[in-house]
Amino acid sequence: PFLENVVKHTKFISGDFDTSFIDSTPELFEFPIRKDRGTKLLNYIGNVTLNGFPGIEKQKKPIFVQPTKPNISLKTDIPAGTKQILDSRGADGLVEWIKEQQNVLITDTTFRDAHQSLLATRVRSQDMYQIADYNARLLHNFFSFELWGGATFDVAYRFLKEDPWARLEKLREQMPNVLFQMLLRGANAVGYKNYPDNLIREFIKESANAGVDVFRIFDSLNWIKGMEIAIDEVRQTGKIAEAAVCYTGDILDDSRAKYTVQYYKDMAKELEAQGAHILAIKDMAGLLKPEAAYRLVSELKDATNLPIHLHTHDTSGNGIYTYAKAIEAGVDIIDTALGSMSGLTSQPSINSLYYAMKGSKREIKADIEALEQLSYYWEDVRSFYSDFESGMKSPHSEIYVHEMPGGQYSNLQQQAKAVGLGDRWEEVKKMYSRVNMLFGDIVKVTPSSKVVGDMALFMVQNDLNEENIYTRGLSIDFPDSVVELFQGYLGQVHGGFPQELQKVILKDKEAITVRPGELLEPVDFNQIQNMLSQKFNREMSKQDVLAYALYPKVFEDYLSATDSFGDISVLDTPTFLYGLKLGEEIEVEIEKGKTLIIKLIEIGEPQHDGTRILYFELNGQSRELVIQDLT
Ligand code: 3PY
Ligand code: ZN
Repeated sequence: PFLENVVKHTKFISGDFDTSFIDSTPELFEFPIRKDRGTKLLNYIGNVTLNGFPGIEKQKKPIFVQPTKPNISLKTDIPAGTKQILDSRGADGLVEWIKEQQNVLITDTTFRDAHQSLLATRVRSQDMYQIADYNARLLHNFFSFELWGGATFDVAYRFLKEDPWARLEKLREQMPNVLFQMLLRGANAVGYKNYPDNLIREFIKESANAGVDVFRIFDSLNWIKGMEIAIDEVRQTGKIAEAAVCYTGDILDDSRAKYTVQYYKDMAKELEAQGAHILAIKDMAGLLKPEAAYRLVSELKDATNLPIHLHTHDTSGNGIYTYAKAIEAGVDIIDTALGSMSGLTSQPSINSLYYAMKGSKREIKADIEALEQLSYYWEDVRSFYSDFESGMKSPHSEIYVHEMPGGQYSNLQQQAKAVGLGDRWEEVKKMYSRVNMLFGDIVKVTPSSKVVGDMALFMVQNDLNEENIYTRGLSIDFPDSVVELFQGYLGQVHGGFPQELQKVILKDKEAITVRPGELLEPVDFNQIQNMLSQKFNREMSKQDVLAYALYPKVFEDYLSATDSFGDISVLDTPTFLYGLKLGEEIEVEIEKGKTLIIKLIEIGEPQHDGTRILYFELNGQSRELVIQDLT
């Protein structure tokens, strides 16, 4: 279609063009929409039916119940909420409003961190769309919904083959009343490495446009330079810059003297000076013990003028106790998840905390019956994704030893399985804390936590320990992520890198000490747009271009998948993950008012070329598809 557009263009025909013709003629990239969506969906369903879904043990499709929805009318108006306060009073006005509140405010993480931490980030947009209209009505007095960023961006394209921007925009339509919050990894954006400054700035602009109001910005090494560009850009968009101190170690343990209350206070003051609107305490592993929470919140309140937003994970089982102490110390906002998506490596339960706080001065403003009903919905949805559960069944107090972020636990476990270390998981966890000490006791949160995880897997796999790293290290090729950390490509660590180890890891490679963004070439967005449009014969949006700039290969694979399968985000999750059973019929709404009825009739015998014919009915008409059997 691209070449067709060129040769049919009047300027081309009249000879009125020069070398800028392609760049300056956007209509060359306007292609007719192809309409064989039904066949593409059958192709996907056929493939997943025959070959299964990556990460799910191949099995007969389980029987799932239709998730129960709250029993309320959606015809009622959506009550106004915090989004309207931001829109009418601006960022500073919203901060004032937060400070006026007596009740503790709530962020619901169900759509982001909860499933990132419990289900390897696999929850699909479809399951969110089905409940979002209810959220808007039932959770209207929450402070925010955390629903974007962190690992969700990458996983949406990589594993779910869906567009995370579309998720954000559709949810924004459904929930126009409560602030939308995202997790932004500072100069690492939603990736695992530092990106050029212009990419960080454009990504933030586009995210703000598409619906994000509160940007929780952190740096994986607590290196403030890694957060500067992001804080500045968020302020320029008029949205909320929530800057985070990542909590590690134990401020109550004198033997862990590296990360003291003073360390966090100094950092918080610097973030305030940088222009943060809100200070987040990001306790990504759930290490903040109750008394420590009381002390840290009290001291940070004294040290700065900022509202404080506390984030923890309930891995140890002490989460509610930690929140109760933080609330007593005056924390303004806390992160919780709906009951059935809470606990363990996820956030503490809002349902439980509601009861814990009831009758106290700062009790939670919420409708408990609504919380319970929403929790039932997620209980049913969660069962779709059971293969992605970590297997953790009860609180793990060992978190205080290995310090692994909640969002990493189930993901690293998948990674361990993928490299054949599934049965050595206990060893991997122990090695994780040894690697931390080997690295000089660093902050561990994406992406620095991934580097520690990569090194732990590498050491277990190669039977390495702290000693032979030094004795044999010069002949060892360490994982790229480890080399890059020690080169300073993720920024600088508090107290500096252990020098001898740095030499062993880097060998003759140089380390940098400046902000990596200062050295990186700006991204050429036009070039990417033209290249992608030509390669994939379709128009590319700003959002597509940003996705490519962040994740070139993942995004290209996603585009190829949509070439073969179309938009598969419209499928219900059981079908998406398990395909269809013989004789099963589903209805798929591919756009408003347009529904396909799909039934699997028969699966043919294997043919000599390894394919099988699958017989479907599509809106009552027979359709046959040849699908490669890869099992
Ligand atoms: C992420 O960066 O994805 C995290 O959840 C860190 O805690
Ligand atoms: Zn978290």
